Amino acid sequence: MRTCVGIIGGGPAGLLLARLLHRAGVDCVVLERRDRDHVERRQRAGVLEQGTVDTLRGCGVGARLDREGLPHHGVELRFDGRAHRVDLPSLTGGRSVTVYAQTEVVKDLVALQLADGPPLLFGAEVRGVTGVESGAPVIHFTHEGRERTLSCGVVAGCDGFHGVARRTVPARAARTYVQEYPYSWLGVLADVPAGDDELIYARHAEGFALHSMRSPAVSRLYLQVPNGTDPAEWSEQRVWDALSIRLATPDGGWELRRGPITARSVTGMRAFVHEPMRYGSLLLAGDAAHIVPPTGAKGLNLAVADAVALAAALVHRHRTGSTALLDTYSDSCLRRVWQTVRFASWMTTTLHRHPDQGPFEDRTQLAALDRIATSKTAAAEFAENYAGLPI
Ligand code: RFL
Ligand code: PHB
Repeated sequence: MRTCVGIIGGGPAGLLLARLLHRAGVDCVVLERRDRDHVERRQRAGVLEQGTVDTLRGCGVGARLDREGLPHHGVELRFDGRAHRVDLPSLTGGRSVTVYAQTEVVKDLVALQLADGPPLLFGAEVRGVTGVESGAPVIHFTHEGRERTLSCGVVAGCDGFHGVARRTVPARAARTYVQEYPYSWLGVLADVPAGDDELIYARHAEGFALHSMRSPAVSRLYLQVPNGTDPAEWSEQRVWDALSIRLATPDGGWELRRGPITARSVTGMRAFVHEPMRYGSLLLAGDAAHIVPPTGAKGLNLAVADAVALAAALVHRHRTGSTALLDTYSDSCLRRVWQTVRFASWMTTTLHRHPDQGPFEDRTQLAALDRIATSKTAAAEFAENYAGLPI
């Protein structure tokens, strides 16, 4: 097999890149190691920035998102017996976010790709990439029990944090930055209507809590738990009781709706950045190049921003022969990545309780949140980052 752009990974970054290239007439092939059902069910992100929504609409996958996505014009911060709503459009010149699950974004992109897009092979596990320094790279993969190769002009490594693409870059050519956090998230899905609620981020002495949703009928809730927690330690009753305490409002006027929990999992929190995002004819995008802690709801949105920048650079080269945008791809993406890492880390450390936390850290966390509640400038800084920097 031979193609212009060999894409490893059929997550949001790989699928969106394929869509954008196909629309511009650039050949590509997507290799995804899991099966379709697995890719479409994997529970992950839920919040799309304005720029992500605009991108999806612009490439023909906006119809169901516009019908079923829930536009949110604000988020609520709860801390120290207070509740403060941050109004996004008034602080950002009209920008807001949309609740539409990553599972649904992936389903929409897969359906379009299988209907009229370039090849998307499920069950195609990439073992390695050779020749990235030569300009004629080859992807080695197994599919239906056979060893196969895909010769490419360039390789897009969109294979997530545990993928193989990043490992092709020799250690001497890379720098990595890692920050591990000493706590995790217990995430649950519950058959509970979220009503008209907006997302609620709570800082509490017992730990962070987040109230989110997947659809009008399904809530998604998270609790800060110690690293190494077994989800089985948390009975339904214990989950709901902890959420009620951490999310309580000062006047007691807001009531947490309870219902059957249908899924639960524990996720660790880390930030990770691999520099540069290009090595020869290998270009990394999305979680393959960087991970942010989930508190800012940024990972999927960063993957989308990378895919847009990479598609623009590859289309530019296809049309003009110039590698100018490919040459600046890594630096321009990394500027946005570091802004986002900064914001996601700030939200994480401001809202979670560190195991060694003392009264000094309590006070500085509360002062940071108080600042957002009382200063329009501080609220605008939060809102601009939360609704997303322009792509
Ligand atoms: P993905 O989605 O991991 O896709 C990579 C794909 O590559 C495939 N693959 C391979 N294919 C072939 N050969 C190989 N050797 C391969 N190795 C791997 C994998 O099977 C997979 O299909 O990466 P991508 O496309 O970069 O997308 C990134 C996002 O998935 C991720 O950043 C977000 O889910 C992060 N995230 C959130 N992001 C947001 O923007 N908003 C949120 O609200 C949000 N909440 C979250 C999150 C992530 C979470 N977890 C579970 C880490 C909440 C959670 C709990
Ligand atoms: C989610 O709905 O999964 C979600 C929402 C907001 C976040 C993280 C995750 O900050």
